[in-house]
Amino acid sequence: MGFGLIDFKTLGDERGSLIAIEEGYNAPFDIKRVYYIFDTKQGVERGFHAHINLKQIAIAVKGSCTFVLDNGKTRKEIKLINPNQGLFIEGLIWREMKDFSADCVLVVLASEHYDESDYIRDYDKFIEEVNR
Ligand code: T46
Repeated sequence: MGFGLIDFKTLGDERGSLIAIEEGYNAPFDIKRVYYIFDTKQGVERGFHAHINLKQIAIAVKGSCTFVLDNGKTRKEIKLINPNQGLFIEGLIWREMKDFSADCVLVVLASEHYDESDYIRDYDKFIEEVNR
């Protein structure tokens, strides 16, 4: 359970850069879903939930944004600013996202299909689950 940054190798030549993410190689789970968040309006904050089972990797492939990550005891902020870094999150971690740059495109790789029943959207319930 937890979170951490994964450094992806940038492959490139005189034409530009390319990063490949492959399950079992530089992604520690089978990727069942990909979604992306873009055009986030100025000042908007997103997230405000935890997941029960989901594993994810979030990558700011363009622009930047900040994740606030809370394990029920401590909170940490991680700014994503580089397309060669992915934020891996698994287990009971409350997440909030803020400070999206106007050009931010946040790509998220997920270990499961979309399932609203995997979300904990109430902070008090999240704390209860952490202490269970
Ligand atoms: C997360 C953070 C980083 C779907 O229908 N399918 C999907 O795969 C997703 C991700 C969302 N939705 C629907 C559910 C809502 O009606 O799209 C709407 C916006 O989703 P939500 O308010 O959950 O978005 P965020 O930005 O608060 O959270 C998202 C992910 O949902 C979440 O898993 O960890 O990004």
